Amino acid sequence: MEIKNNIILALDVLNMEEALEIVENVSDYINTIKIGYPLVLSEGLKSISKLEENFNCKIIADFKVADIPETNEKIANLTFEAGADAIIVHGFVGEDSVQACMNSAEDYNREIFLLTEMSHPGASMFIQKDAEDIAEMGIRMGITNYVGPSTKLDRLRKIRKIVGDDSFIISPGVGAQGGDPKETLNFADALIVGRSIYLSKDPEKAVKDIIESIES
Ligand code: OMP
Repeated sequence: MEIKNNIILALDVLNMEEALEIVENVSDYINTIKIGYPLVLSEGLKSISKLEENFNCKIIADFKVADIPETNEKIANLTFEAGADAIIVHGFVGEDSVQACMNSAEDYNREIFLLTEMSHPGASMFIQKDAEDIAEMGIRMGITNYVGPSTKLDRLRKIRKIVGDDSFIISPGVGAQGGDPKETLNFADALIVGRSIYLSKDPEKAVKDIIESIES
């Protein structure tokens, strides 16, 4: 996935009008948007096509899919039918559930991102201890796209080591959760940034500031 300026906008706002306005402000700098439950539960799956009609952008659907294989497949099929270019899938549910999403992605010629470890403090309670095994499972399965935390660079480094330099890692937690853009890009290929951009009074400047800090 070709991600402009290595920044993915996490568009976790609750209405389409606001969403379109924010993207309008940053569209010179950003070509990849991640939407998830906040926007889709507010405005429906049509949020995907609405964004694609208005902007020349790729959409990553962050549904953190984590169910039995049969249900995962339905979720992935509906997401790709709606026009998403990629879907984020939890790894802790195991190989068969992840495989169901991979099969769907193959049918629709789209991509999946495997979520290894999460960025919030609570992730250290359960998922952290399995994150390396999840990444290893991903490699065994032939997955090339991963999500790993910018808030714990030692953990991100470990995940990079497991998935190798040929894999593509996108990393949330930059800005509002404390992750540093430039340092994160030592181990990740692209940053996922939400509140630092969409809550800013000037989203365009917020994006330019991140780009500047990466280049400094
Ligand atoms: P901000 O913290 O506002 O920049 O948003 C981060 C975005 O990344 C949100 O959409 C989260 O749901 C998402 N995210 C995490 O913050 N941590 C994770 O471990 C995984 C994700 C994700 O899968 O995108």
